[in-house]
Amino acid sequence: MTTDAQILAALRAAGDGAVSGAELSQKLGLTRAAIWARVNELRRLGYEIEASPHLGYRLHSTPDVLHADDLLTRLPHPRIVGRDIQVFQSTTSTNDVVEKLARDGVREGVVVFAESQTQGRGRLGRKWLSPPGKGLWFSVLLRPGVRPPEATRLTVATATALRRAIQTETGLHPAIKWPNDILVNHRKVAGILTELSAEPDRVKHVILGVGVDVNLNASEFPPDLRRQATSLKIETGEPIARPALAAAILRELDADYARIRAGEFSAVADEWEAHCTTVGQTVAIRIGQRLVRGRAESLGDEGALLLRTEHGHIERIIGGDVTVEQ
Ligand code: BT5
Repeated sequence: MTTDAQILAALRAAGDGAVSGAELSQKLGLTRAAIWARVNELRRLGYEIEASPHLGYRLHSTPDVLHADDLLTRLPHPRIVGRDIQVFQSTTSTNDVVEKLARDGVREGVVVFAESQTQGRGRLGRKWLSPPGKGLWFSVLLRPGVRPPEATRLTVATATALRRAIQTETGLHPAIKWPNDILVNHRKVAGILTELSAEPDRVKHVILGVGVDVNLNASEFPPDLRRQATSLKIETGEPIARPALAAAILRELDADYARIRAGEFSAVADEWEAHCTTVGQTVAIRIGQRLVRGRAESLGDEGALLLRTEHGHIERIIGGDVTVEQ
């Protein structure tokens, strides 16, 4: 842990209480002057830390910036997701950064956030709007050691984790739209982009890219997105603290990844089905040039959607754009 992370962890552990300079200096093996300098740096970043000569330091509030050390102190031990966190002010796409780390052999669990992306993308090369400071734009590297068809399970797990974290942090009740959208009041508030590198029978690594519209105002969505997209702030009517939400998502994702590794994917799939707006509906799914119609029955073992087609047989669908038909 870095010095900043240790200071923030100690202040957070003290809750409303204070931690004395002497205690911090002993714990961290630094002079009181060095602690004072780090506290001032944290204050410069927007952390409201009260310093009283008698009591010591007290954390009043944290700014709405993503700070790797701060995020690390909010996660449990041991964990895989969020073992290491990097934050960029701006990058092309966090999936690209993680792809590079994956090729360099970095171990699984690393998470890369960006305050803004210049080339944020969705599936099939679509654009993903990622304005600075307004959302959570991040990617997670996993090395699940599964066969390629099972990688879809990770998208399913990401959706359930996102839904739970958004619900606990905002009180909203998001729904999942197959395969990769999180909706609030029928509008998209988050999307998942799963990219993988695989050999014929083994996945080398999976990159889970997640975009959550947190504090965008309606006017910040371009007109063509306004009808279909929304943000947590628009839906709750108040700004949402991004660091707390980011940590909640990583904790939930770590929990779901643990469930999958323990062979409990069916529990994740049941939870997914319970919150999915697609299952039980008559749908049309566009897969490239092909359009398949039928009833979305359930989620298969590997995470694919099982569709009973117009001709009565079951088709396993792993990707596509779905529209619900009346
Ligand atoms: C997705 O694609 O929903 C996956 C989005 C993943 C974004 C994350 S951000 C971090 C990581 N790095 C990346 O570069 N990407 C990932 P798809 O289902 O294809 O939806 C894309 C469509 O959603 C676009 O064509 C727009 O219609 C719409 N869209 C674009 N930006 C949006 C936004 N911020 N919020 C809601 N909808 C958006």
